[in-house]
Amino acid sequence: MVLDTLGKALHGAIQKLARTAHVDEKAIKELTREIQRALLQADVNVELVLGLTKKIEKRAIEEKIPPGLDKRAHVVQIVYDELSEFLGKPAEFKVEPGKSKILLMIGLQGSGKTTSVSKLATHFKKKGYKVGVVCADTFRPGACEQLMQLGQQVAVEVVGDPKEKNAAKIAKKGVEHFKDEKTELIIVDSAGRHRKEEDLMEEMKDLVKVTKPDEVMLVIDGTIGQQAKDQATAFRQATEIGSILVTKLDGTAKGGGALSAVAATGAPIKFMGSGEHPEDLEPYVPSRFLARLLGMGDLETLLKNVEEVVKEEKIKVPDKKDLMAGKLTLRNVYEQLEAVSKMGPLKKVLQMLPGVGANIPEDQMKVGEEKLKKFKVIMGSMTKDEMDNPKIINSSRIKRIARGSGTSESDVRDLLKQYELIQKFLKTFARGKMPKTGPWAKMARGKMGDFPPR
Ligand SMILES: Nc1nc2c(ncn2[C@@H]2O[C@H](COP(=O)(O)OP(=O)(O)OP(=O)(O)O)[C@@H](O)[C@H]2O)c(=O)[nH]1
Ligand SMILES: [Mg+2]
Repeated sequence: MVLDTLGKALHGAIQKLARTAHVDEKAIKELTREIQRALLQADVNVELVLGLTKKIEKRAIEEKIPPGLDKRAHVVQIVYDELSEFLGKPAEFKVEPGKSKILLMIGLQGSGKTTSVSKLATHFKKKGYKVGVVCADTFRPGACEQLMQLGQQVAVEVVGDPKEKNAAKIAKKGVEHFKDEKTELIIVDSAGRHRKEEDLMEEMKDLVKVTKPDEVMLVIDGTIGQQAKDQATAFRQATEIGSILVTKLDGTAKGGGALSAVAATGAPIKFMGSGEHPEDLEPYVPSRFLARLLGMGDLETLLKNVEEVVKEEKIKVPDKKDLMAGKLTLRNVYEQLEAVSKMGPLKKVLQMLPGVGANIPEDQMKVGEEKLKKFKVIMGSMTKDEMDNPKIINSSRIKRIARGSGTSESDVRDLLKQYELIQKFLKTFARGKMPKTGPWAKMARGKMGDFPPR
């Protein structure tokens, strides 16, 4: 997989966020720091990284959460949005049936032009298009033979003449031939040059003149990392570049640098090369690439996964010490009720109180659960303050909570009474005594009538 390490690091950062108890400013900052680290390790330009993470941080802290998402999912979505924008604008490579599209490949020596020509030929042939290749590399000995061999491999016709020294001449001839043949994609391979840009740019201009390409595609070696930006910029200044193909993204630590550097020039990346074989090519769609990079099918699965993790993580048994000190907020109770459907955790809490949990018969547990479900709904209509400090719940608040949760005022009072009983029990218990009277004392002795006790 292309850019494996970067993908794993980004994925890890998001998973970590999914596991934090509270998505607050601290957690967001931690997340952006991890993203920074991951991108810097993939050789992405420092300024680009800082710009990106600042944007993520600002949005994550300031933006209102859209309905239907929780904070966590919202932050993940922001990260996903910003990263895919960071990786460039989507741009499609179009070949129209029945028309001839002329594609001229340019790039520095050894960037991977010829290999990419055979990859593109394979890709579009598989899609059912008629493809032809012209060898306009009269510079490198054996260039034509290389192409013809590749052409044979993928069963695509190649026009070239190893004896011809004039690149423009052979290019013109080849393009005309394929046009006559109604070839739908005509790919012209050109000679790569050293960094002596003037020579390269001159020949390139000549080729553009004679072949009149519909699109000029710049091939950039992905292993050069951040330098890709300067290269793309230089070529863009010399000629109109329709698209970019970044090669050698397989097994390079600098791939992230190359991709983001090119994307930063605003030049559309349309393909990625990730190997030496004709099949090692894929269209570059930033969002899809990112989803794959993160090891997720699409955003939906990503968010769903996050939700699941959140669910798993929310079920926390309150600290035993807090329980003993009688510090049980309605929030603790709520968290336990969340866990009721899973049965285990509620029992666990009760089992923390010696001799209690084991004494509750199954059917009573069931009745209790129904009631607890109702309690959960009621608590859903409470404010944060009310959950943390139930003492403030007066009769007008009771009225509001009942209305909000679709229950009766007596249901709300019932819940508060339960809560008080538990509190009282815990306080006594914390003093090292078992309560002698009251429903919880009965329950503790295994002689409870109702659960929860009345
Ligand atoms: N690992 C890997 N190697 C590649 C990839 N693309 C090209 N190569 C290798 O890079 C080397 C140069 O590839 P060419 O396709 O000949 O490059 P070029 O731009 O045509 O070179 P010149 O014609 O000399 O300018 C070859 O050894 C290729 O096998 C790729 O995506 N991954
Ligand atoms: Mg070549």
